Amino acid sequence: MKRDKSDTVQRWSTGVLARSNCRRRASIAAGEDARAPMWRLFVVVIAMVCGATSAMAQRGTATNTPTPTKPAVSRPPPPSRPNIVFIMTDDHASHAISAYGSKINVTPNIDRLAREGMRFDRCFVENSICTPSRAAILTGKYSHKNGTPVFNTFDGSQPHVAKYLQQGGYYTGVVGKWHLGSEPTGFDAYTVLPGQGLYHNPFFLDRNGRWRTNGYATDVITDLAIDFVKNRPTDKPFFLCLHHKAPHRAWESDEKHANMFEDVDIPEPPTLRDDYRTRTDAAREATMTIARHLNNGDLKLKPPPELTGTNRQQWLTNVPMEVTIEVKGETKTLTGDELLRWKYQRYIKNYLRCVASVDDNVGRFLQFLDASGLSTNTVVIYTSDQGFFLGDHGWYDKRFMYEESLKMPFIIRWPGVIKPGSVQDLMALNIDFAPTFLEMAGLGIPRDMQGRSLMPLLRGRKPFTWPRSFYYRYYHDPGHHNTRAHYGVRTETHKLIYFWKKNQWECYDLAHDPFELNNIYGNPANSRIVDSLKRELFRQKKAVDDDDRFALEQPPSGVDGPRFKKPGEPEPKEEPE
Ligand SMILES: [Ca+2]
Repeated sequence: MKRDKSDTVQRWSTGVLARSNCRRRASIAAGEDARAPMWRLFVVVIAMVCGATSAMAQRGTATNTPTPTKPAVSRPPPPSRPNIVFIMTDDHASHAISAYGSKINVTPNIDRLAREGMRFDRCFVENSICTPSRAAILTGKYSHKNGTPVFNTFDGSQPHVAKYLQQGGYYTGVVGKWHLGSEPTGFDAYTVLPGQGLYHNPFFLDRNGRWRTNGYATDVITDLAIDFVKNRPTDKPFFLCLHHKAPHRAWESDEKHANMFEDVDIPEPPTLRDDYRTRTDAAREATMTIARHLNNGDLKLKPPPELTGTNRQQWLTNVPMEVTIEVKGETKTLTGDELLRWKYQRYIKNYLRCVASVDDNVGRFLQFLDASGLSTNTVVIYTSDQGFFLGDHGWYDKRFMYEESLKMPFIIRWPGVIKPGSVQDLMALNIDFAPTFLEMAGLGIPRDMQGRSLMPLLRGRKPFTWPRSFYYRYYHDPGHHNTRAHYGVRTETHKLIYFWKKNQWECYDLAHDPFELNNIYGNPANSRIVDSLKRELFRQKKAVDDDDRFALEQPPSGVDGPRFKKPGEPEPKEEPE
């Protein structure tokens, strides 16, 4: 990880920097020039005086007293409000995007957005898992506030960004992956996949019920997005959530990309053989390794033809610990490290084939906007619901607070507002998206939203007092992949993680150990920084009003079981995955 000037700022300010409204106001007053030393001193002093209390006041959550929500429309809308297209994929890590310096693939169309807009290098998820991240993005609130900490059904009766935009005069729609269990609210039109959805010939749900179409999900979802724009009322701006299923497991490519990368070796990540030597128990206990947990189905191995029904299904979920392949006409049985190398190549190539289709379709949608004359007044965002381990630390999947899973790609183009080709190194969170969209639309930001608008950053400002650390919490334990529950804080230079059910800690010096291989917790030489990070962690936990309400008891899972359906409609016969 590169160090920059803001890392230096963090070194002398760890423990006092907050996501506080007071600081935002102070930064605006200061002219928002992060490189003016006198202003820096002045603003930090002001921030230290009013930081914590105003952070609580902004969130209105330091006590259990509900804070009234401001009306969504608090000022007259600007004369020409932009359309907003929010493209979100599922599990697309930023290190599989060439604009982020990927060493394993190229994504020319997503790169185009970065070239014409702004790339955020420090955008993070507050709970690195699909459904909770989606709920946080919609509501602008942490999981403990929006009631969706795991794969439980989202309560669609609560306010969220689509409702506010709809009430504020936007035509709103969502197409593709939804994965929140309940029927979408706040959208004038929706066509969504049930549950995880299928890659090939997917089912969809809309107001009229359930239907199926032929085609590949990424292509079909893009077609639906184009139809939404074509059929919209033209007397109002639109807000479109274009949500792809790809490149989520089970990484099924389309025919066009089926043979992509066939004759090349994809570079392995440097931590593929991480032995977790300095860590606590959690990393060793997680069941998401390339070596020991990818199954026959994940690896696209063909079941013996004589197997049918449940026997075939069982075979697909078995984990092969030796594989016989054919090389230049000769058979060879792979085990040990040879097998790990082979499994990594199978896994990453299928993942990247799904990404290639996403990139093609991003390009197709951008071309449609160009041809329709909509590009100039349409904000286009590309993101993913979280990051993903691409063999990093020996893993696939996400959930952990480690960097590859924690970082989200976030690229945004807004002609005339965002300077083309700009790069943002200040921190953003997924809960910041909703207030950003509201400010773009000229709407007020409800007081109970915990995120903050990114508009100052989009306008090229560098507020001194912008938050330089954030709070994270993952709950799903026991859950898939046996990932242990944890919460923590990440600053610009360090990360502290607490596995609360195990009472175990990890701490990483990100500036000197960017791959997080050396847990420095427990070393007396690091006691000062650890103590400082602990203070920051518990200060932030309190500031966001996390009272441990889901710490020991989670709501029942609901989004991968029965999906929402119309009264009287039968359950689908075919399960998505
Ligand atoms: Ca996801």
